[in-house]
Amino acid sequence: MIDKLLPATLRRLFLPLIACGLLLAPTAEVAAHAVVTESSLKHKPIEVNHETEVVLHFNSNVELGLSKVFLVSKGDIYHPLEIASGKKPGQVIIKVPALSEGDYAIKYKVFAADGHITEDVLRFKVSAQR
Ligand SMILES: [Cu+2]
Repeated sequence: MIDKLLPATLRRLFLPLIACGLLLAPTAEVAAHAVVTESSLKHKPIEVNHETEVVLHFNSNVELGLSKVFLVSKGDIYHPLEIASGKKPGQVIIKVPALSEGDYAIKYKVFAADGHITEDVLRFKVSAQR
């Protein structure tokens, strides 16, 4: 009896949770639920001395007010970056100031729609040679 009544409801309620758990299990890291699926850094390298907008696409909506993005430069210097939401869901626009040549990273801590926080680092190089 219970088998007939519950499955549909159970599936609807718990599958997302189970999916969350399964996805989390393999990586021992904290909840990885706003994952970057695309980054403009891949096809559009940052030019020397040019303000840029880096666009990240996440697989989930991101709560901008609870998220933080930093530019990390040599010597582990953190500089907070301004973020805005893009036109598409899960799209985050990061305003990157003009940079001189060198190695940098964008460190983000985003709060996903499902309440999980994801922290990750995207490294990139600014180089005059293209
Ligand atoms: Cu999740």
